[in-house]
Amino acid sequence: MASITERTAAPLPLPFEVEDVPEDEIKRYLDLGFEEYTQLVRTKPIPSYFRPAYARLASAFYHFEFRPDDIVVLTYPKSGTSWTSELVWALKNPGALHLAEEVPSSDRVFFIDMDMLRPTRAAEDNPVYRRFVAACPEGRVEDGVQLQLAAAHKGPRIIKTHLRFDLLRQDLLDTCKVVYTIRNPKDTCVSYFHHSSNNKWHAFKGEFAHFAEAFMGNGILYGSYWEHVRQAWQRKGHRNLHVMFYENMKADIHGELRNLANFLQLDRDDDQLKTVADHASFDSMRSRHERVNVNHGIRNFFRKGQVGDWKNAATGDLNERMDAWIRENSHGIDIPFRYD
Ligand code: PPS
Repeated sequence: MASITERTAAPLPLPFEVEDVPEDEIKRYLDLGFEEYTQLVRTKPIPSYFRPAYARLASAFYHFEFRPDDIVVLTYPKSGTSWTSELVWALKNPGALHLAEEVPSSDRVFFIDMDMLRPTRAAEDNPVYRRFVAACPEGRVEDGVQLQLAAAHKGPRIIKTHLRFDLLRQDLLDTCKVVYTIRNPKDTCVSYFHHSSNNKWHAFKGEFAHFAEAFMGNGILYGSYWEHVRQAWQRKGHRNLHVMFYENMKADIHGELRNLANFLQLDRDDDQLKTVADHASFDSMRSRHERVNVNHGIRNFFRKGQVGDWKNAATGDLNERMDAWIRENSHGIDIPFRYD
């Protein structure tokens, strides 16, 4: 198997292009309050917006080799990625849940997008970098630390990503199991707004209304919510794809876990499912996060964890505009969204 380093040294071709976002558009984002969007790239013809490092890594992401024993958690941002991946990890490791008290989820699940979102600093005091040097002595940081750590791992791996299906290997679903979680677009937007406003990099400083405009205009990182969920929904029914809904997980975690365990072909009894559900409950994950992920850059990452919080943010005209946007975009997509 060729290593990621070899591949990125001579990037394999892509069926899409990556271009710089023009300056006038960047200026519009800056004016809206996206203080960190000083430089962006986007894919073409189906736009998805990314940080500049994506241009260098697009080929490594697209050609990343998945393996039959991988489980991939694939989501649009803020749709319940962390919850889903913790459930998958706990279902796979019911006898080792105590490990989560010592090892942060970022070291149990490979979040490959990090190489583009927040590339690892090559510094001796950085534990991820030290792990990288030990596991990939020939590796180059600029080729993606998470990508190479994942490639070097013997498996089985749990990999999470927000990259859309068209930006990953086209044989992904024929190779391994994929869990795709959908959250209703209004709560996703509100959660994304808080995420962007509450991080130490000050990605966004502005009102929710401005954020929502950019979200509905598809101009935020990862681009269109609709394109993302549509690509997953189109693949529904594939034997290796399991679609979950955040709202259903909130309503009946036991039933959702039973379905997930069946999909993953894991034989778990009711007591085990209950233990997994408790392990990954909002309160458990939030308090563990505060104990274990002390250097996390997002304040209040486990914020509310509710269905319907959009009602506190999207009011009046803005809510009507969001409803119209949902009507326009969900036309022809029969996704059974729940908003409360
Ligand atoms: S990210 O940054 O894209 O990976 O974020 P993601 O994990 O997809 O979504 C974060 C939101 O999910 C909520 N969350 C949970 N809700 C219920 N139960 C559990 N266990 C749980 N874990 C995370 C988290 O609070 C974010 O939603 P909001 O609405 O902002 O609270």
